[in-house]
Amino acid sequence: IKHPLQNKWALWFFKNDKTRNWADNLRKVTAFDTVEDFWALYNHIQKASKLMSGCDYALFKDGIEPMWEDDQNKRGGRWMINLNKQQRHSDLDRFWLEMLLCLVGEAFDNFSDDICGAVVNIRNKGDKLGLWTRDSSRGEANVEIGKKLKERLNIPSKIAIGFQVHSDTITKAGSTAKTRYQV
Ligand code: M7G
Repeated sequence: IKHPLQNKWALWFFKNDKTRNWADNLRKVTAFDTVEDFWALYNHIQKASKLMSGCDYALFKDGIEPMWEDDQNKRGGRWMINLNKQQRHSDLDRFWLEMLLCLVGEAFDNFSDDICGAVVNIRNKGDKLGLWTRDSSRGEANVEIGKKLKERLNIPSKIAIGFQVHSDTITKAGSTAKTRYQV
């Protein structure tokens, strides 16, 4: 018998096709709820660093779509980790795997319910990792989640990471949305 996870998770893949709407380029790949099925999937798919620019992976609790519009995301926001071009080789794959392990392993113990999922964006201008939470007004929850993420990724304390509210991201261009929290 396989080892059950606390939650059922779904992997999504986004491939940029500019002739179609954003949401039409987003596909749910599969859902899983055991440790073994997580590793079978992880070992079967391309590493994030090997995807074409413009692609994303997202891992979300099954039932939550990896988009701002979902009921579980619309009041939420994300902890953002912006990588420079060199970090695609040195950090991207291990950061993304660690984020996946934080999700499926329920690393945010008291605040597990605040977690929606995570996204990796492969972009020539610099790859991005985002950890999406449910309610941007929950200060303590979001700050504790940010601290734990930073600790798990081993990001030096002198490097700050910021939390952006989706409703700000929607109205601002790209990564210029204001930072609500910082750790
Ligand atoms: P991105 O892929 O998050 O970052 O957003 P990028 O600028 O580095 O590529 C690019 C564009 O995709 C946004 O300006 C939106 O047009 C669209 N987009 C991204 N997200 C996450 C959403 C979403 O959740 N919902 C909708 N409707 N569009 C989105």
